[in-house]
Amino acid sequence: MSWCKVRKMVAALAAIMTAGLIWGCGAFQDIRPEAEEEADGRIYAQDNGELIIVGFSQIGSESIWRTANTNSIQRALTKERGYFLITDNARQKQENQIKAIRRYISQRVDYIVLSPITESGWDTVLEEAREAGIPVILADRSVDSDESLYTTWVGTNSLQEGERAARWLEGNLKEKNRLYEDINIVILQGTPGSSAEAGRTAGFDSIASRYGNWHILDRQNGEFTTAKGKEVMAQYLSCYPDIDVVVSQNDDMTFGAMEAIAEAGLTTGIGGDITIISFDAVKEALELVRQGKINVDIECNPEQGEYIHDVIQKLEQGSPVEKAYEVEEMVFTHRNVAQYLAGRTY
Ligand code: GZL
Repeated sequence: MSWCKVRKMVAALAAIMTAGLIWGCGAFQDIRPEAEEEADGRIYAQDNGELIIVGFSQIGSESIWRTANTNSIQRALTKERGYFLITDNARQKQENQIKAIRRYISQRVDYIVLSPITESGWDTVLEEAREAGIPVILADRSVDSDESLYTTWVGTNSLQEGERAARWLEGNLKEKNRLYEDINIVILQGTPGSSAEAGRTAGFDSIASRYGNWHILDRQNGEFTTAKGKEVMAQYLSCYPDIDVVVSQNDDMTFGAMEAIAEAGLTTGIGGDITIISFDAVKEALELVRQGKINVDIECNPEQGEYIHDVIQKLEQGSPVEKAYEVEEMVFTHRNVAQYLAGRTY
């Protein structure tokens, strides 16, 4: 086993012990409707109005993006618009999401919104929701279950995001007349088995595989968090003396990676030692793009609440809905970012 792997295992053990302490204290609070659960198990709004009860199973609060996604859905499904929204924070555990969905089924909510942490493992609980006659709307990430088990999916095209990252690198190397030079790349991956990680990885690899001179030295799970991103990047820096490009599958990991790179006495971005390709395009990262410290940020738009509201309204009216709704996304570099920063909502 390589020295790098041994180091990684020891570090991972320490991270798991630390993570257990940190995540145990939890994140945002569940939002309980101002309603009671009646004897028949249904939740009724105190004013007994015809409110739409929505049970939302959110992955956690691992990133700025995730918090923006939660906020978007909570801003859209308000009581003023006729909703009671119950938000459950799964703290990165699929088992917690499955428990929440079963709780929503027993409470006989009107709709379930699920952001699935990984693609697999949902068939049984989605079948239970279908048997209970409760429509399931997937938000953000997708599942590998049969599409008859959910009503629709609102999210982003992670495969295209990965392709866009590789296309940018292709163009950037061409501009520098380095397209056919040896390029050493390390990748910080998001949650293994999530559609976000799978899509970004497949999209980037589909183009990178055409270049024998693009050497992907390593790809490890950075858990979509700053702490883990920093830890993995520090390992990369200790293992690989000549890294040219970091592909970091979300901005939170990028922030950690940049800390590790700075602590190693290296620089990032335009004219820097290491090129940074990031994903999400949260405001804090776009400021670093404007400063030239992140070379490119591939947007993944968390503003999905209004799409979900529109879908529920259509379903309430008995109107047909699409099987999938993709939200608009951009690619930000120092050439275009300034005009978008001021109006950024997340
Ligand atoms: C992407 C989303 C990812 C973001 C991360 O669709 O699932 O999860 O890229 C977030 O920031 O943690």
